[in-house]
Amino acid sequence: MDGRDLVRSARTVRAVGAAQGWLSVRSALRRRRADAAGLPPRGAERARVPGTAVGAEPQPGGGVVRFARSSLRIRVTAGGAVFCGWDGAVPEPSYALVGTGPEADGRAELEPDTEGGWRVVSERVTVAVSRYGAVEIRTPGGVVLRRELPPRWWDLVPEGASGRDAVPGGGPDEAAAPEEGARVGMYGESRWVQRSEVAADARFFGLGGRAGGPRLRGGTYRLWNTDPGGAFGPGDDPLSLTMPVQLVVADAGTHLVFHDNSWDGRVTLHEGEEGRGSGHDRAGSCELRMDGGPLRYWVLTGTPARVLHGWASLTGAPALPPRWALGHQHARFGFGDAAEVRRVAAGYRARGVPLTALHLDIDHFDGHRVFTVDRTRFPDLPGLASELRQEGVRLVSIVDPGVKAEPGNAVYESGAAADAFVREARGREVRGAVWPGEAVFPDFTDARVRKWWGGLYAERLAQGFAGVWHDMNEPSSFAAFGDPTLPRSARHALEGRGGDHREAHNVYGLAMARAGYEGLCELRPEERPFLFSRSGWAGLQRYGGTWSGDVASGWPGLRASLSLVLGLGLCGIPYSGPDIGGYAGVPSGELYLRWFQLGAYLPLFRTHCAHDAGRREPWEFGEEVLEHARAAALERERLLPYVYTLGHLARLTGAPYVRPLWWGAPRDRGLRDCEDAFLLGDALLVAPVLEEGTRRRAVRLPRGRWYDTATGEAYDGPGQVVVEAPLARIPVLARAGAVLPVTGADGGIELEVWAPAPGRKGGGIVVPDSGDGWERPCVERMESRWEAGRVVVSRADGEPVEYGVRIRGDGDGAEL
Ligand code: NBV
Repeated sequence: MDGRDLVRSARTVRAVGAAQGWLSVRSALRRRRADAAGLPPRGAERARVPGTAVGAEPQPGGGVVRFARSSLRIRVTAGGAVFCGWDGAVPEPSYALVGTGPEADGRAELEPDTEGGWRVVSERVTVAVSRYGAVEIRTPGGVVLRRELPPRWWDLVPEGASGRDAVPGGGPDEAAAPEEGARVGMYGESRWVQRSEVAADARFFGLGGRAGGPRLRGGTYRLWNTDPGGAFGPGDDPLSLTMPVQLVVADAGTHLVFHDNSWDGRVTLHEGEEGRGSGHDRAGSCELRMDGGPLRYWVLTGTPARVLHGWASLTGAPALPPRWALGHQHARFGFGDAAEVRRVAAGYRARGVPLTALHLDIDHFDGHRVFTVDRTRFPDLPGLASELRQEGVRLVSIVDPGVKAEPGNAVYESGAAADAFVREARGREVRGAVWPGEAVFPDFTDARVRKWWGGLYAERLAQGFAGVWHDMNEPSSFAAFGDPTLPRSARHALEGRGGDHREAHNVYGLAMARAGYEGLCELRPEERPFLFSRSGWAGLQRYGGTWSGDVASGWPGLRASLSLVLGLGLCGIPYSGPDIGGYAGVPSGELYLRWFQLGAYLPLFRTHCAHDAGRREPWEFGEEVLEHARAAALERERLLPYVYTLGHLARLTGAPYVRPLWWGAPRDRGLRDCEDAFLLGDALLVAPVLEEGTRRRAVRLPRGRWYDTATGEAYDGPGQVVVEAPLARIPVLARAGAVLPVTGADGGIELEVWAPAPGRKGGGIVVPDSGDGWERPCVERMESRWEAGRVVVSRADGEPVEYGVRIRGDGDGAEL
């Protein structure tokens, strides 16, 4: 047990209480025993590198380059994405990709170069392979964006092989090339490492949800979804949602790399250094070490918008939340009973603070058993739900994967009858410990089990819930020591291929989200599901969003929540948000308010906390906080048509609602390093207050004119300005020329237009509300410009503008 384990287990015992304490000891012991019996001993290993190129076979979009001891498949797709698969790895099967992967670019061909290597030249990217297996990804102009050095594997030496062949952890030997089709290493246990170099000025982002970002500093980041076991801060890593997705931004261009491999791994990043005039730059580098699984990856290049679009085409369009899920929501662990839920809803109403949903945590279950209700405290949940619904408040339910293992628990019995639970290698059900006590875990990597689980959401719908919130699905199982999850040796169906938890762990939450999403689609086909999940992996956005998890209350936790939302958006998961006020610990009124003000500009706008962390209703912090929080929530309501439009744009283009300042200007190095502000869509720049006592702050502006939306003052970027940030609000700046849909006085859409800078034009998109079903949205493109001394707004398609228009900034009236 290392120091981190000790801290985690102490936190676990504190969080779960003594009653669960002994269960967590038993579950940890069981896990250790299961792995001792069920995992193959590591044994002797043989190191291998590709060796020299010996030939190649062209195929559509690229081909296969053969090396003495491996092979590399390259495929450039019609959209310009590059696939590289070593040792026979192909894009499928994959938990991340949609469909069968994109089509090859028929015009891209594999051709020999003059130095014994090969290359594929396409319109958008060039892939060059050296004779020793280094791969360069170059722009069409020939600039190298990334150089992958030849990989190295450590293959297990099959039992009975001659001792001479075995080189435990040693240097590469003359091992034979793995056979094509045999996919050695593809789902197997060869460890591997790959080093890459990027430009000296490159910055790294992504790797899923990281609390210490959004810019990922040099250091090692683990790829293993982990319940931090208590509240976390910026220094805690990994958290619940990791993924092998890196977004690298440099002067030479932006690229995204995705290693399609769900095994445990570690990414070590080194930011480069520029030679300060000496001309000797130190390249940035990245090293990926995986404990097993295929060495296959995708690279997407272009502007950030293009790259994210390509990523969404590869892994699926983000689900569009229903409109109400873009409003202010309130959750609490420990609501108590139906009367308290009513009291909280009434409190919001009485104080004029908008509220669209209340979230019920595990305490509304009967003894923490998933898919049950404590009828003493919630005697008529459907009645409560419909009563609240009439006031415009929906109920959202937590759903945990751990099922209490006890006879008489209907969910356990039906799951056991369906053989739905994960088993140890020796055949017994894996028994862990979670909130209801001893628990078993559905194997969501089995289509049959997903179907069974999805059907259980009928009970939630019958109780009147409008959406679900998946928790504890790293999967988390309390452990007094060691890794708080299932045994690595636990068996999983893995869509019929069979395998163990080493491969299934990171996709467990993703597969659970699929089960829930598909179940809800089938049970209530007329409505889009609302689902968000603590854990997940590449592709989670197809089913829903995520949230910060148990971020610690404190100013560092506030900063961490912004880092998580920005980083996840760059990995393709646009819908997320923090527990406003922090999950554990009691925030000061000022901290709560600053968190609330930030949350009002994030996709998931939700107050939430632990049962012992005070309250998060805005009136609990005094009159002044209430007044300013109300203003923030009302502003969110006013911006709802814009936020809803951003949801549609995320679905159509993969662009996250919340973007780093460098989104449209990745070459601006100052913006690349700016982590305390963000763009909400194209139109707004939000500069939250992240430090105690701040009443004015510096804001770095991208190029162009920006208006302080509170004072109307215009600033010209690029550059840095100091703006007022009184307790009443956080600074929000609007881009000159922006046209954004907001809620007008009559409740319908009104266009807010920020005057373009003189001689300039602007525009924006409007997607009017088309209900919570599946209707095809209509996308209206608006343009703004100066004409004869007035700001004029028109539709790009020539149709008349049907909304009221309000010009702000320098304009003096509108002409339609
Ligand atoms: O279900 C209780 C909590 C929940 O409130 C929180 O949002 C999750 O992140 N859950 C974790 C279980 C662990 C609480 C210590």
